[in-house]
Amino acid sequence: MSALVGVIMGSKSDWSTMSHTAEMLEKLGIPHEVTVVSAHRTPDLLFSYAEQAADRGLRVIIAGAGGAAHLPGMCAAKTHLPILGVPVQSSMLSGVDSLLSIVQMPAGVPVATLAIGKAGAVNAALLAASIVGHEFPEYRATLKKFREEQTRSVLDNPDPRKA
Ligand code: RP5
Repeated sequence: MSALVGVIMGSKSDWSTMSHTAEMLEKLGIPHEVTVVSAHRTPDLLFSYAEQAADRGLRVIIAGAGGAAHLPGMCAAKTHLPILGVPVQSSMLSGVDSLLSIVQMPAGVPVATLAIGKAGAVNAALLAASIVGHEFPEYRATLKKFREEQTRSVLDNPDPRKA
């Protein structure tokens, strides 16, 4: 099956964060693609990627970026697909800059903004699973199973002194 989820990021340096998104999508078996698309360094590519995404069959785009993180917002400006924004932890301002750049969208052009760093990257994949799960029951079932196993692993090992 062709990709349902597009995972884009502003730089290869974002991969250490965004690899957690890809890993979770992989774990859930959701077809996805991964590519670097920079709002500032490759703006024309960003426009064509966002404009063509729906016609290529993508259902949701996860965009990770750090610093002046314009990628998710500009992507949202060029497509009606849901955009999940992941603020990458920047070295100078610990990702607060990324978070604020992504979260403060003007009314009318939404970006669903996740937490800074790994938690946001993982949760973006889970949210994407939730979105595609409406259309594809098999991914809904996989997501449900993941959540049940997660709950079970906490309940089965409640002693904080044990690994
Ligand atoms: C952003 O600038 C990227 O998303 C990245 O987080 C940040 C730094 O990019 P590099 O200079 O490491 O390529 O556009």
